[in-house]
Amino acid sequence: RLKLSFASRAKVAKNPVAEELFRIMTTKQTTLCLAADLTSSTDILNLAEQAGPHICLFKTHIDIIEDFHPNFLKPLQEIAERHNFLLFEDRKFADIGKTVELQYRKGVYKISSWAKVVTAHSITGKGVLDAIKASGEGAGVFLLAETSAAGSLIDEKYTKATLKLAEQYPDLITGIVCQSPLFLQNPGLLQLTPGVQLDAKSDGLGQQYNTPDNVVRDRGADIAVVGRGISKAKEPEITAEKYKSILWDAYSKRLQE
Ligand code: UP6
Repeated sequence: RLKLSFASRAKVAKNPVAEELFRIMTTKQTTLCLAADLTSSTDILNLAEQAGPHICLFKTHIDIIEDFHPNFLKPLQEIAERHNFLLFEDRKFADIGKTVELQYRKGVYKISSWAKVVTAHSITGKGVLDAIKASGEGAGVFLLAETSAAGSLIDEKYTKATLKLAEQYPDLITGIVCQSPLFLQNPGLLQLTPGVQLDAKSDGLGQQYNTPDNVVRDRGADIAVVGRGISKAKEPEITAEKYKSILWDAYSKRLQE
């Protein structure tokens, strides 16, 4: 996987969202996922507009927005379409299947109606994935096999079992959220790695950061998630472009190494 181009991997992806992502990444030359962890809808829209040209994924935690109104989603979708990136809700579903189905489709956020891809924990087993799949919206799932949090309870056994679960849902799974190159034999899946920043090693609340070059060349990341490294920067647009080009250079080097 690590030595193959995204263009060639698009051809072997089984999940339609993964295929689309590989194509966007190739066209825009970006592997940057922006974590838009802001609490004002106007700030989120402004950030999407500024970073839009430089990202492949725009990752939200929709439930932290303080002035959320469903009308917010329309301009966000318009920006996503115009700048050619996908909307990604980092919901980390982790309940029984029936509850996940409700959390995914109902409530104020109606995540299934706008998010192209979501995250899920494997802790409760296959019910979570069955529920998302049954909604039939053609979405993708990033399954969490490792975390960037210090002191996480996830162990090797859990990580391995998570990868096995992912294998059972090839048409649904877009990729794996992890910190190391766990799966090498399946080039159709994407490795998504959070905990990426140039200027900090941690955040005082257990987040652990690595540099963009390190996560791509040593830790196997295909897509890197950057949040505060960009959103709290003085000039988010310029900073997003900077992360994009460092990440793309690292990917290009990885292909040649
Ligand atoms: N995230 C992690 N680590 C994980 C999984 N997800 O940090 O293992 C998510 C967080 C946050 C983003 O929920 O939205 O990635 C990281 O943001 P940051 O770059 O500002 O730390």
